[in-house]
Parts: sequence; C-alpha cells; structure tokens
Amino acid sequence: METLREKLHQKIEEWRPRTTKLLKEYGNVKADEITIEQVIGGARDIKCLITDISYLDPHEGIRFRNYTIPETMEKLPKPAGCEMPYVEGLFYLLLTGDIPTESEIAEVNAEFNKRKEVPRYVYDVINALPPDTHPMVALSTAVLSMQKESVFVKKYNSGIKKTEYWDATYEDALNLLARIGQIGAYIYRNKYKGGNIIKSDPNLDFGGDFAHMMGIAKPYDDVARMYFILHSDHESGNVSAHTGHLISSALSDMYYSISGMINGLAGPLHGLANEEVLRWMQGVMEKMGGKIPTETDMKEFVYATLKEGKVIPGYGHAVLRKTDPRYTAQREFCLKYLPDYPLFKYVDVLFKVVPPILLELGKAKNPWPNVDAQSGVIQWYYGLTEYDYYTVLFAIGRAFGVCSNIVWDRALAYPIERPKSVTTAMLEEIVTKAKASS
Ligand code: HAX
Repeated sequence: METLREKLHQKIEEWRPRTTKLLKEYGNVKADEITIEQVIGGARDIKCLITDISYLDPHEGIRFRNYTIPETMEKLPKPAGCEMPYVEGLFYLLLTGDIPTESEIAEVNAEFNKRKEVPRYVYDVINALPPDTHPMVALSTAVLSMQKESVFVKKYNSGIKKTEYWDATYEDALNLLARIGQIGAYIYRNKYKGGNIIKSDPNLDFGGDFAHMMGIAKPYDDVARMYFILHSDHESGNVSAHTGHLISSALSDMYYSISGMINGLAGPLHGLANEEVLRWMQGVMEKMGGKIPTETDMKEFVYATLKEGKVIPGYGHAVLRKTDPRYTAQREFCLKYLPDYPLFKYVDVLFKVVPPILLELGKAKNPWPNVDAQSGVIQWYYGLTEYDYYTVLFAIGRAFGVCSNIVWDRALAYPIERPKSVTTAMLEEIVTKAKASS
C-alpha cells in the first residue's frame, strides 16, 4: 500500500516544476494592481498569497481542494453509522487533493495513534496557568511548550537539504495534530469539569475520540467531525491562516506557527466571534425573560448594539459576499436535529432581521451571516455551554488546514514573507503625481 508520505512526496515532485516555471519564466507578469484603499485597508483582495489547499470564492464560498462543502461532506468516507466524515479523511484530502479510501484513512488514524502521547510537561504547563486564563491562551501556550519536540528543528540543525524541509515539517504536523484533540479536551475538562480527565480511546477516530474525551454523548462525535471539517481551511489570507504561514515563512517550526495561528484566531473580529454571538444572544435572552423575540423585538436589540458602535457578531466577511456555506451546513444540521430549540429560533430570527438592517445602513460590504453566527448554538444544545471555550474548537479544526498549508509551503520552498511598507507622505506624493498626470 502506498503510504501518505510516499503519495505526498510524489505529488510534491510533480507540482514543483509548475511553481518553478511560473517563477523563472513568468516572474515579471503582473498578477494584480493595488489601490491606496487596499494599502490602508488591510490589504483587502490583493492577490499576493498562494495556496492550492482551498479557494474562497466571494459568492460560492470555500472549496477544499476544489470540492464545495456539500461535495466534501458527501464524498469523504464516514465512520459506520455516522453522518459526518472522518477528520482524518479531510486531512488526507487537504494534503493530497485526493479523496481517500477507508484504508488510507485508517493509515492516518494509525499515524495519529502512534504519536498520540502528550508529554507530561504540557499538562503541567496548562495546570500552572491562573484558573481564569482564557482557554485560547491555554491552547496556544500548550502548543508552544511542545516546540522542543520539533523534528524540523533537529533536522535543520543537522543540515538537511531544502528539498527535504517538507518531510520534517510533515512529521511535526502529524505529531502536533495527533495531540491537539487531547490537549483541547484536557483544557476543557480541567477548567470546567473539576479536572476529571477522560483518557483518549485509540479505537476511535479523531472526531469520535474528541467527543469521548469531552465526555459528551453521541451524536456529539458527528458534531465534532462537522465542526473540525467546516473550520479547517479558508484559503490563506484570513488572520489565522496567514499568521501561521507568515511565521513559518521564517522557517520557524510548526509549533511556533500553530501557536501564533491560535493567537490570531482569538480576536473578536475573527474566531472569537462565535463566543461573542453566544454572549450577545444570552444577553438578549435575559432581557426577553427567555421568550423568543419577535422580529420587531430583535430589530431593537440589533439597532441598540449598532448604536453603541459595536458590530453584530457572526455577520459580515472580508471576502464573502453571500451567506457563508459553512453557516448553511450548520443551519441544515440544526433544522434536522434541533429545529425547535429556543436558541436556534434566536439565530433564525437574527437571520431574518440582521441582513436587511446592515443593507439599509449601507456600511458593511457583506450583510450575510458567517460561520460563527450558527456554530455556538449547536455546541450549547449538546451541553457545551461554556462559550469561552468555543474558539478552541475552531482552532483544532483550523490546525488541520494550516498544517497542510505549511507542509506545502515548505515543499514548494515559498520564501520568507516580506511585503513592502510605505509612509503616509509617500502615498500623498503618489496621489499628487497621479493628479498631475490626469
Ligand atoms: N455589524 C456592524 N457593522 C459591520 C459588520 C457587522 N457585522 N460587518 C462590517 N461592518 C462595518 C465595519 O465595521 C466597517 O465599519 P467602519 O467603516 O465604520 O469601520 C464597515 O462595515 C465596512 O466593513 P467591511 O468592509 O464590510 O468588513 P471588513 O472586511 O472590514 O471586516 C469583518 C470583516 C468580518 C471583520 C466584519 O464584517 C465584522 O466585524 N463582523 C463581525 C465580527 C465577525 O462575525 N467576525 C467573524 C468573521 C468570520 C471569521 O473570520 N470567522 O472566524
């Protein structure tokens, strides 16, 4: 049987000439032009990153290796009796571009099992943090604490060739991903369940084992699989993926990169929005005395938040210009499993009232819901009510995408990232010259 490493090696060898040719023969062909608005405005839409792992179309949403979310969910193999695919299968797809067979998935699972043991000191590091530490800090610190395990660092120091960087990086990716589910579950049980830790079960797949370690009964295993898959990758420009890529471009290893990626994800405009959505809805629920608000009631809450100069969490996107298909996938899950759940009704009313309000105000370029608008409700329904933990779930999923990207970054020898900055005076001079010549 061809192993994943061998297959990856073959794919990389086949791919490299494409990158080399573009660079050597067409390096001076223009890929984009940029405006002052883009320079000041967070580099929005500037085509200056490359990834083949996923692509985000503003109107269609994400494709993982060219598969839409419904196609990914349909084509990837699923554990017997389950509705959601193996996370291991998604990882295989992200790395290779191929839909894996059951036995190829079993190989990834076996690799994870082999590398699963979390060093004791990682738990000591988590335990040493103050009890009110945010779970994202615990996750980022725990991941960073494992940096001394990096295979890449050892091999780099021993003088491996550039073309071998990807292989050592792949080792780091497997080791890190094999442990991140246990670390995440440990943070949860340690903080919220009195330190009553549940050991990993090597007979389970990644999603099943995570649900088991969290101590949440079926069908939470399917929720975990769905959640990790939906959050895994969103091309390269979002804060978490870009941070991971940027750090690794300096040849900092996977532990530095993923810890940094987690820190980027922890902001309220990015991954923390799922926590913010729940906090916001709980606030509304309290004021409503638990009643489901009418559209008129909800509009008042939305306007009140906007009046305070705050954003409506879970709505808007820097790239998307329609409802996020990750939102839709979770909505479909809710419609099937929890259609009458009060919090879902809240989400439903919000879906009706927020887009017209944002459209009417005319500021937000995308008035539609993103992935974070829906995800907390499902967690809450299955008993995970500690919403400051939600972004950890996002981070575990995102680690699969960012690790895959970084393996390929090293395989294709993408260089250290170094965009150029200018001063305000330089931009003003550009404007003066442009005016003079028009
Ligand atoms: N509520 C109110 N105002 C909003 C808004 C929202 N949900 N979304 C955008 N706007 C406002 C912006 O704050 C901005 O106002 P100013 O000009 O006064 O600064 C204006 O509309 C234009 O913003 P934009 O160009 O449409 O959006 P950006 O690309 O700058 O930002 C964000 C995209 C996702 C950060 C933004 O839509 C937002 O803050 N949304 C709420 C937070 C959120 O849900 N974040 C998660 C996004 C998905 C994700 O990454 N998940 O991890």
